[in-house]
Amino acid sequence: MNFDLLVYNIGQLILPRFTGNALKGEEMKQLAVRESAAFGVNDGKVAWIGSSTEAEGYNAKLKLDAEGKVVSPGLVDPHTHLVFGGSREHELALKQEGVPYLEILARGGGILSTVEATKNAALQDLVEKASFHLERMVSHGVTTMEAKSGYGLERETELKQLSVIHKLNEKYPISVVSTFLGPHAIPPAYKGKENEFLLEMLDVLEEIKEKKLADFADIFCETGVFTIDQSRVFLQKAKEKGFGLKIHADEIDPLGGAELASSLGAASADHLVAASDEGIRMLSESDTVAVLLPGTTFYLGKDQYARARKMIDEGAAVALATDFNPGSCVTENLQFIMSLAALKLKMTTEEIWNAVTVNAACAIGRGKEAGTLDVGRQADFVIWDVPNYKYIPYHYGVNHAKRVFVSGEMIWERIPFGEFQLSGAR
Ligand code: IZC
Ligand code: ZN
Repeated sequence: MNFDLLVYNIGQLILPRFTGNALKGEEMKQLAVRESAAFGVNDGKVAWIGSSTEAEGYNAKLKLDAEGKVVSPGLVDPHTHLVFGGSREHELALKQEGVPYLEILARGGGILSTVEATKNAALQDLVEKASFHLERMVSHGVTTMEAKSGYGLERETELKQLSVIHKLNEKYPISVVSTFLGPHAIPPAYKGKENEFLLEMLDVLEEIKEKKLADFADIFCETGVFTIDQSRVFLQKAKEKGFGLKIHADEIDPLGGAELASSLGAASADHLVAASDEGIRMLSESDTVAVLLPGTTFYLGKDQYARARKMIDEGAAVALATDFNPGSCVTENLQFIMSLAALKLKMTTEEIWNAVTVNAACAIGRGKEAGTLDVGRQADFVIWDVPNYKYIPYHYGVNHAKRVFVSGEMIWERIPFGEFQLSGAR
């Protein structure tokens, strides 16, 4: 056989299974790990998977020695607020004083301060700023991600954010799945007129549909933000317009977001820290993916994390994401989230790998394209500088990625110590 690229001497090749839907409950415990493996790539797609010994007899334009390390599909980050102006480091002191997240928002800070900064930023500046964060995500092994609007709360800025996401897809070979989160906070001028605001956001959604600027619609259903009834009406209308549904559900208070997501057939219900027993039961009986964001719980300094064990044990599909945003989770590092999932959510290493690959892809409607390596699939993969797949959640807070590939092309590589060149430096 002849390949464009042949990757051989892979210590462990991680092969999450895609069955047409996200893996649920017990299925999440299964993770195929092939030892001494190799695979070939042609035209950007996986053409063959086998043993490293077999690979010795095959030819390729480029042969890459994985040096006995771990190779996995590119990670998928299914919940990020990637595009925003400004930053909120000044809120750290408020957090230390014990001012709650929703209180900062109620004082006109939080999301609303990022809205101001995003309104004032030029499109090109937002592209550059988002690129900085996106490249950092890629350097940590992510090859498919989701990104939300929601720092405009009015037509022009929401469309500007979605245009940034569109431009990122043109600029980079990775996929950025786009979500409209117009109802992310109540603009001060609409206090008491939330329904009017939601109608305006639905008009914007109509325009987004015509311009094909988003695949999903999302809403922040939370005390002091949007009620469960308002969320139901908004999501129902978005569904009628043909959008996939997501919901910021039960992050702080158990409002019934998990129940709503499952009953509407949402692609995902996200956060779920306070999800009720009934909400978890309904999720496990539906195809809605529970996207858990333990980095946010950690950053908000909470003791109670989402009940991942109960969710998986009852048969729900769980995925993990960073929730990267300038307020409640300021990290691009999905590997750190994997460690939190092990330590705080008590997920097994196999469940964690499925949660950042196949299930994360399903949560953003990309199960057929991303999250697994299989013959015929796009060759998006990561070579990890670790001795085995259990090592990543264990050794926390650092970057274990060595090389990141999309469609069989290397898009990022860690520079070996001492090999950098500063052109023009004296
Ligand atoms: O900017 O605070 N939770 N939305 C809902 C966020 C966090 C993002 C932010
Ligand atoms: Zn979020």
